[in-house]
Amino acid sequence: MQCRQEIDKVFKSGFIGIIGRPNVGKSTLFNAIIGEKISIIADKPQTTRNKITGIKNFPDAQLIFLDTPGIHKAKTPLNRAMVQTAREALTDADILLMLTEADSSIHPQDTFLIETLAQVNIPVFLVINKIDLIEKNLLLPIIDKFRALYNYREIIPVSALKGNGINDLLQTIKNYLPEGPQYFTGDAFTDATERFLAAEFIREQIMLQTSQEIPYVTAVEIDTFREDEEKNLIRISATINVEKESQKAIVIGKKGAMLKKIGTQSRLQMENLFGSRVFLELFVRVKKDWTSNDKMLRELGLLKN
Ligand SMILES: Nc1nc2c(ncn2[C@@H]2O[C@H](COP(=O)(O)OP(=O)(O)O)[C@@H](O)[C@H]2O)c(=O)[nH]1
Ligand SMILES: [Mg+2]
Repeated sequence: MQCRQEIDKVFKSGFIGIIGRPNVGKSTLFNAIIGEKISIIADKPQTTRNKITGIKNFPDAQLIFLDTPGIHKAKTPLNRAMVQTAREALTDADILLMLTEADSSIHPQDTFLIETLAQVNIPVFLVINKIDLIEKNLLLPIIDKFRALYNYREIIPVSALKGNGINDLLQTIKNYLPEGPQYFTGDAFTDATERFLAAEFIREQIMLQTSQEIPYVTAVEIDTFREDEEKNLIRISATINVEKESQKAIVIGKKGAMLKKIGTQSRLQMENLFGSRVFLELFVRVKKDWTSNDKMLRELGLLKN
């Protein structure tokens, strides 16, 4: 009887890195697991730039997920910094989820990632996402192809968008986690600050509302973030950095229409997550060639050393 109670007391915890090439649905899966929208999503590569932590609590376990930028062959300094961030997850994690999407042929960037995984000695699961887009009978051949390339400990098909397979995935992760402490107490679901999340929501709207190069040359800085608890209001002012005057004109739009749209939509996201009213003020500034300048990347928190 006593022995049984001892077993019940075992608490498991650990860090789970979500890696994969751009656009396979890493952030969508991350948000589906955490149950809150904290990682921004767009139908464009390189949406996620920083490593974002999401905490999933169970009575007997704490799963800490790390959403990362996509791992790919990077050419520009900004992209190299993002890939470096993603690679850190390879060493920080207890389990890695390599996310891919259900597709009949293996993408070259998946092959590249698998080569990177050769040096990893923690359990790697293959998570095949977007199964809502394919016929069921196409799944097995996909699984076989991946199995031939790497010794995945588990292969789990999911649809992050529809929520299929997520519970299976969580249960399997729990089985593999080591005994460990509750790293985060209370009901926090992320260690990201509200400031950071506010900047991310603004960047998400830029990704969604603008096209061509604009999403890749914008960085958002929060200048002030003031909470007025009495009024249940947060006052935020933020600056959107771009590289050229012509890009600034696009972000502002005709009579400020684009900037207004970006502001309204991102404010709604903030109000939803923060549970308070938000007063948002946006500015646009030209910071020449910031994506290729290490000093500016550091200033914007996108490069660490
Ligand atoms: N059909 C479908 N689309 C998905 C699914 N998961 C993600 N997506 C879409 O794929 C795109 C990229 O998603 P995102 O999470 O930003 O990918 P990331 O770059 O890997 O983080 C978005 O348009 C998502 O809506 C899924 O399970 N099914
Ligand atoms: Mg992402």
